[in-house]
Amino acid sequence: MPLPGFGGPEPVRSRPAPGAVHVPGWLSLERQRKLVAACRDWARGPVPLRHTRLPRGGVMSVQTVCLGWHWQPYTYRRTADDVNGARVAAFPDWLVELGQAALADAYEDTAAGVGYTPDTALINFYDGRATMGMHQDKDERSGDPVVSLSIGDTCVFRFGNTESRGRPYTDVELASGDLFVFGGPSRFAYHGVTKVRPGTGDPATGLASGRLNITLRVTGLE
Ligand SMILES: O=C(O)CCC(=O)C(=O)O
Repeated sequence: MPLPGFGGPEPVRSRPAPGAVHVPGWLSLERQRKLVAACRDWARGPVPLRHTRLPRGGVMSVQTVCLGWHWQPYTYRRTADDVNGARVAAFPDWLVELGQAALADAYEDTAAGVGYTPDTALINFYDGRATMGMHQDKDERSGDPVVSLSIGDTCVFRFGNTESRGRPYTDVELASGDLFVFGGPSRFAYHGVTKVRPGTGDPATGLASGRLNITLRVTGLE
């Protein structure tokens, strides 16, 4: 059964790897609208949405803002020392609850969300040209699952293996409202976004163009 308020008919899950679950259409349009409005606020500050600078001089094509803890390559801090030195916005309780509901629903087990307390979110905005290279989310000191929510344009999300950036991998189309969870044996799998499909989102979400992705994570930091 879908959880109340979290989507329409029973979604068709797919499991590209053990511990990785794709739940299409998990977020209702109303929830997507609320998330878009919240992301607009967070994008304004205290730390603004911006392109992350990489240590070797590159700049990421996505624009990012964080909650709870600020991620900068390749660590988490309370303050955005690579941006404006400000403390990032707090991680709200309602987003913890959304993460718990996401795990329970993705793993079809109410116990799966119990005790899940994400304390950071990376909010990425992709314009039509932005991509993200294959990488592991490994700056967290916790093996708890990553919860990923997508809004706006559809993208091609490449979900691979824990050994290398190469094959085997599965290309999954993540559309607006989709949930993707990776935990257990897939928690440290390489993944990336190879393509965004401009014009595929529904402006009724409040996002006229582009793609938002919100990942909830447990840092394991004090
Ligand atoms: O945009 C996505 O779906 C993936 C984002 C991601 O891989 C990350 O934030 O580490």
